[in-house]
Amino acid sequence: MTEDATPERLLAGELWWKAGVVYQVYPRSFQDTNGDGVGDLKGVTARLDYLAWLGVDAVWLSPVCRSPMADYGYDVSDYCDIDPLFGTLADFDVLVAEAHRRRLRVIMDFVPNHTSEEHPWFREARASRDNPKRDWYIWRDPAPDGGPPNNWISNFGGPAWTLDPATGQYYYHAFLREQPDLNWRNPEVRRAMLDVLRFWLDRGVDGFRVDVIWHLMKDESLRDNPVNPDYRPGEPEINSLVQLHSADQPEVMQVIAEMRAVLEEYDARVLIGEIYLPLERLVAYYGVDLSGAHLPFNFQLIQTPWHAESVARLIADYEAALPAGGWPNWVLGNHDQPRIAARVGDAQARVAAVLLLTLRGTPTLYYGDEIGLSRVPIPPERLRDPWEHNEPGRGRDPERTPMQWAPGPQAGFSTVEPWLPLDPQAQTRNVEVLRDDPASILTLHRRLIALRRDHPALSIGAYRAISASGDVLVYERLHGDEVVRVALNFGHEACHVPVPGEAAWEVMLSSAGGRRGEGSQDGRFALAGDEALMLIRRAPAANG
Ligand code: TEU
Ligand code: CA
Repeated sequence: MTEDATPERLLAGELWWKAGVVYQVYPRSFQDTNGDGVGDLKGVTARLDYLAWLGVDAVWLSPVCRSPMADYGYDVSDYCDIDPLFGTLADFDVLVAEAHRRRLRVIMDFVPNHTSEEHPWFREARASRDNPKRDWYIWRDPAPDGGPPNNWISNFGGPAWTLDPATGQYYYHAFLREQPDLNWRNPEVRRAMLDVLRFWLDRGVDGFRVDVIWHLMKDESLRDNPVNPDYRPGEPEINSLVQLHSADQPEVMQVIAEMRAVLEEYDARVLIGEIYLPLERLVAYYGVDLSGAHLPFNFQLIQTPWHAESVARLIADYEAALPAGGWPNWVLGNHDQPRIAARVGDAQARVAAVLLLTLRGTPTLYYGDEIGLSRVPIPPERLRDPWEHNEPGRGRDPERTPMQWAPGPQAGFSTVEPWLPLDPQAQTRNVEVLRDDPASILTLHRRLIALRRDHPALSIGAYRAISASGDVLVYERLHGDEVVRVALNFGHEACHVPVPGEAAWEVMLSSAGGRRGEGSQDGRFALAGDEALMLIRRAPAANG
């Protein structure tokens, strides 16, 4: 990163995804415009002004392609069409054009590991053993006892193999039986899927978030996975085996490099990979000489205990593990994980927002977190996620509920009862009520995003660890003369943050609102329980 790079210049250029903030929309739950209780593309378009107001730079849409919705769009039956529930290709084109008019980029979800069982490719594949598409999926004869070919388990619990009685073989599915895995060792599959990328790139999308990218290649001889000695009952069943042979195979790097090469045929597009792996494996997905994903999603904050010292260690480990030139990124939540407020509580959710938006690297913000949505209770009869049916308690519905826009019926999301219930606090926890409240969590997010845009130290600056002791984590972001010191109180007790004496520091932002411009007293700043502070060092007057 050159010294004269400004966030504005970066955002307009090839590397916009370094300085930018990504916002994830779960389209079913953003805005319904046709009164069926399910969000749609016209709804996303209708809310682009809100996203521009919030200040984010890119919108990642969870899947909107044609799908029978067994896994709510992560089971695609046509990669080159929009599901009628969400609208049409024409609606999509309008969304992209309207987003671009507002300088918002659009990132699509690409689901290459598996199709829907209703995809024409799979219908053909299962028609007969000698169908030309048979090898597009992963078929094996039964084991000698008639059971599945190996011991692999579905990520949603239960066996990962389903017998097709008509042809007498099993097919492999890392997720639902309705989601057969594609055979990425087949060159025709690769060609067809890379053409899908071109289809959307030609329509103007600015990049892809690639679903379960570390799963694409499996062990060629499909060896059994070893038993996980650390498995504790109560964890998802998938954890009972170590996923040694079913994912994260060396050959996947070549596939990712091929995807990346397709993006390189176009200007300024981004490749984001969804990867749940430990740090040392995760960073391999930047690829040899950075030929892999631009941003292998970093979910470590979701998996690390919420304590100052563990987060400090995580940041240090991640920074140290990054390959030279690899750009970091951070995620607090998504449509698969309990929301941040549900994990750490309402007060700490504000501290988390400051952390996410002041760390070095591209932040991804999950829709609804900016209004403080937490775990929304779902009555048993309204549970929708298929994972919940297989493994009760694992369901992801509580983090997929409708966005709340305004007081009144359905919180402005729809005119009818939505597909998932609203938060009981929807009348007060909504955009209209929070947007003008200077102390709201929404105002906090908007200010943090604006500060990132205004201060190169925050968007592209270096990171320097200062301290982590007790409940307080302190670090700095630096660029040129600019130094921003961030102090996060992970606990409920008030304390003080010292600042080096030789310069004048003042408060840039407090997560509690107010305090802007406040100076230090006796070389330190008071820090309340559950408060996060951003302090800026006033540069000595420039000479000339
Ligand atoms: O998720 C992949 C995935 O592995 C997670 O569901 C994972 O099991 C869990 O969150 C780890 O803690 C992706 C999509 O994001 C998810 O919505 C889909 O259901 C899944 O792939 C299948 O496409
Ligand atoms: Ca709708």
